Amino acid sequence: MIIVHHLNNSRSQRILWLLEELGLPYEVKRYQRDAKTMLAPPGLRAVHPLGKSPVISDGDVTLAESGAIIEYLAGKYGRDKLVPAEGTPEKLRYTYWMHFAEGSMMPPLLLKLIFDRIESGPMPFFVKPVARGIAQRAKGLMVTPNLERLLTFMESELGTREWFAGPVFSAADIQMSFPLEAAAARGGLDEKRPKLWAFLRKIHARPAYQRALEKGGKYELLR
Ligand SMILES: N[C@@H](CCC(=O)N[C@@H](CS)C(=O)NCC(=O)O)C(=O)O
Repeated sequence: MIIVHHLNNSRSQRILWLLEELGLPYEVKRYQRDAKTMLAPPGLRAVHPLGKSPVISDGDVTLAESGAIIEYLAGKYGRDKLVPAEGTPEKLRYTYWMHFAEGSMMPPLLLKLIFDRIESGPMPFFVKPVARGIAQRAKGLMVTPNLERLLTFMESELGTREWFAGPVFSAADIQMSFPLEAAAARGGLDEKRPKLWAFLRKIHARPAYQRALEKGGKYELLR
């Protein structure tokens, strides 16, 4: 039995969604973020030394890192369904977006989250103007322009095909869902980018996505 160690409001939501798309039986073990720090509880470190989510257990295998988990599950249990054929342009794009999600898109979104919190969070009054100035400067010089470029790039990519890898929905779309949902929550993605916006609407309407939400519990991304 596949066990998904699922942290609320987190990347592990997409593993539940993948498993629903593949129609596989699985068990969800839930972990709750600390309400103040938003960090994962120490119990997750007993499953994997890094203590992050997602992690899955499948027999003797314990695997972390969402891209690796998606490739493992889609490869082992769903090859025909959610992975493009080897040697095709679709497969190359599949690999590209599978890495892009965590490698290119998540780092600036995380920086945005941190700098937003520095800007608005409580701190001694004499430090506040300095901290705020640094946060605004870092965002203005680097984070926001970078996010804008990334969003514009993705919007243009979805202008040439329906899904990230090609005309058919694939596991790369599942991997891309989290950065796009995070971008909609805090990264400047809105209906002014109609292709990306439509992508979000389409994935949210999928029955498997809805079932995964029921399994995982409340899903609200950090702002
Ligand atoms: N690149 C990793 C990132 C894992 C990660 O940072 N997970 C977050 C949840 S979205 C987490 O566990 N955060 C809680 C913490 O860092 O304590 C992946 O894609 O699995």
